[in-house]
Amino acid sequence: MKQYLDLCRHVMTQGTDKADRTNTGTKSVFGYQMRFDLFEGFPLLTTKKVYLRAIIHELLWFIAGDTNIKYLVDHDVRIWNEWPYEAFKKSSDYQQETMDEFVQKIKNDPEFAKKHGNLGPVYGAQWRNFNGVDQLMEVIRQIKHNPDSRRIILSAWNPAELPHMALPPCHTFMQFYVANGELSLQLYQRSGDIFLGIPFNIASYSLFLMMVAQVTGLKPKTFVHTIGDAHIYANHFEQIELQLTRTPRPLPKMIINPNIKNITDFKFEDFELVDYNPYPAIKGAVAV
Ligand code: UFP
Repeated sequence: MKQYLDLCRHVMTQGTDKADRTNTGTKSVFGYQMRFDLFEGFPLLTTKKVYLRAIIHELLWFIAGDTNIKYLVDHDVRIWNEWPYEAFKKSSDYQQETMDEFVQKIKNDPEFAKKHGNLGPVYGAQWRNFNGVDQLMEVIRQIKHNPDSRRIILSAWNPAELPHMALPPCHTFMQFYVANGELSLQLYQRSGDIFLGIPFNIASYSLFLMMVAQVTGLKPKTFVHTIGDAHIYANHFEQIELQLTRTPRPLPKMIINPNIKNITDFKFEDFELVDYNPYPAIKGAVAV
């Protein structure tokens, strides 16, 4: 993953010191693009261990059009818990429950989950019902029946609904492209945390490209990742420098159950990552 290390080096050396919403401070550049050719392997970082389990569950959850953390909590995926917990703390039902107690209630009490587990119309809602449009199914239909179209777009950025979302989408806009029986995908990500977020985002969208390619009978080709504000938080500089001392290893391979022909039929067990030999994980605090 030379592309990722090039991005890190570029932002560390060329980035502007910039204040941000979280008051952490960043080095930042505006407008950066990486390309990942999937026939070279699955682009999961090898210069630190990245856990794919949460990524797969989150993607299945988006595809299902789900916006309640219950599915994720049931599968021990924690990445979206912070926002509903903060909202719960402000509600009249709050009785000093800790985050762990809150998560247990979401798991065990369906009524509680319905009431306190929803994130508003985030990704899944927009993918499957953007003001009445099922964008995911529409994109698949176009790839199959109108592959030369230059309008194969899926947008998570719905300005009218932003105020109702737990947080505005970071990965905002995608476009598919078909040529020579191969499918490519470009993502426009408005904001990217290079140490913590970007490695997940690369893997997630590359996997999504592979899934859409399989159900449309095409070969997955290139994931093009375009980032708006590409930033490294000041409390990640050390971790990034450590990664820059590591030499990338061969990429792993992702094997997907070839029998799945509908995008909504994928299950967690349909994915297998092989030959992944990363350097050890590196810890870093999330800016919230
Ligand atoms: N962020 C990512 N990728 C994601 C995600 C969040 O990099 O998938 F959900 C980071 C980007 C930024 C912060 O550092 O989270 C969101 O803050 P803001 O809305 O101010 O851009």
